[in-house]
Amino acid sequence: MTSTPDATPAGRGELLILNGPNLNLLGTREPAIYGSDTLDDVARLAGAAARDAGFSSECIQSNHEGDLVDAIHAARGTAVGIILNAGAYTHTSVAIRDAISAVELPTVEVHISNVHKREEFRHHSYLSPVCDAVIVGAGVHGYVLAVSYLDQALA
Ligand code: CA2
Repeated sequence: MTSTPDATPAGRGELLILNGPNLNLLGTREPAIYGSDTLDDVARLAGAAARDAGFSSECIQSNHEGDLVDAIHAARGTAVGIILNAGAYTHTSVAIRDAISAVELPTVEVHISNVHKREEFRHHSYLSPVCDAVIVGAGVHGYVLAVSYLDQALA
């Protein structure tokens, strides 16, 4: 599990930017689907948008379902909102869905690619029904759009 905190003091609290399996490979493979920005670029872009809106941020990535569940639980004490790209676990994980429901934090589901233009198995999300907003197909800009959503939702 890797964590990139942006510790800039911010009065509105922290946004957790949580990324699931294989997203550590962003920018290194499959650029036609996922673009050429890396996960560090995502942390910088979304972190800057969060800072501009008065939030701090922490970007965490893990390839392990339980780590993602633990990070969501921990957010209950540390974050005011969650931006979640659960990767392939989106389409399989009741555990991550239950964790989102349990913490009762505003949560935005983000997918870099337009999952609805891809294979059928990517069309269903276990997470969408328990998230406040869903952003798909906007590339890594989707994370910035998610910050913008939380900016107004938490106003
Ligand atoms: O479009 C998205 O953001 C996804 O969440 C990405 C997941 C995929 O399983 C979801 O259906 C949609 C896959 C992440 C894999 O990321 C890679 C990035 C670069 C190279 C290889 C994999």
